[in-house]
Amino acid sequence: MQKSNLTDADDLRIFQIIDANLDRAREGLRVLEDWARFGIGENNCVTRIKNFRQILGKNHLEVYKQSRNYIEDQCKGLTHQEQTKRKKPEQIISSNAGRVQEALRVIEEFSRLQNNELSKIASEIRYEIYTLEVDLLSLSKRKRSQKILRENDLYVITEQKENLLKIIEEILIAGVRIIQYRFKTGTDKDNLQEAMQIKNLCKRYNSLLIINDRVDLALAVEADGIHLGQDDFDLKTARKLLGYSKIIGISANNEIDISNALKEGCDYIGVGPVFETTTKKNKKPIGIEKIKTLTKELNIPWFAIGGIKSSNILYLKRNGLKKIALVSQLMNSEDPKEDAIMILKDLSHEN
Ligand code: TZP
Ligand code: MG
Repeated sequence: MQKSNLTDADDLRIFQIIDANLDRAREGLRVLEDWARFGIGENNCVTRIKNFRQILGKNHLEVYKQSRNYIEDQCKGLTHQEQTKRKKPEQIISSNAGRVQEALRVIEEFSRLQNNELSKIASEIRYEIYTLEVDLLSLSKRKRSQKILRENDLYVITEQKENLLKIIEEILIAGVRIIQYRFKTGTDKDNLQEAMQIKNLCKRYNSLLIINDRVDLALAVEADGIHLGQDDFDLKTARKLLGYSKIIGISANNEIDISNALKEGCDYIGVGPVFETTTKKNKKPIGIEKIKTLTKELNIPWFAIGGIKSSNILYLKRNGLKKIALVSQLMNSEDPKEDAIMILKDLSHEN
């Protein structure tokens, strides 16, 4: 420690401030660490946070601890109204990251004169906490989307329709929680506007909106994810552009494409076409047996796709194809709500 220019009394007051803020920073870090560990199971974040706690622990010198009660703290037990309002884990993460950042800033300022090394450490960790906060919030959002993918067996893909918004709302009312916006024509301006309206609907019904092909559109409407085929942007590039908050789904129908998608960290796979389909006329069906082989060891959600209708869902289910994606069956339905309810019932565990 450098020699101090301050009087003894000043030193102890400053030591007391540093002591309180080292405790405050480590407590906040513990909250973040437990969310990383138990809330989202992100070991990499856990390790980063543990490391910060240990560095601060090592720098929590005895002289700081001994100054703990130098001046009686008149503000003990004071809480702010905002603290009681925090409900969602994301709010807890943000406020605790803020708490750590503030505590580190106080340490940085007050230790500069007599413990420059601690001041520098506090400044370095503070910058890293900004990144950590973004990472934790992004990963939390993605985990929520992954949970919806795991827990829902019906994935509905749109087609360009006059009354698309009405169809989507009916399907959402029926209980569908995963919608993919897919279009092949139209202006960017119109598609953006439509995507924005679909996003609002999905938000209202607590459902995922995944955008087909277009990373830019997914970003523009703050969609929950993107779906990419083998001729679209590769997963690594998409991830670089989208960050870690969005899910990325891949279409794959052979061992190599599936293995690459897994290596690159995709969140789900669409496998097919199972049967002939007019929606993708140039794609040859691969059939149930091939799909069974391809997906035998898959440990992420996967959806069978292509030519699936109400009439063949139970047959697919009996063969272990329990999660499905559909376009025409619901897009061309006379009563999309009723149809979606029936399909969800067929897919449910009761059958
Ligand atoms: N990818 C493989 S098959 C397919 C896509 C997008 C189309 C599925 O459409 P449908 O109408 O459900 O057969
Ligand atoms: Mg595509």
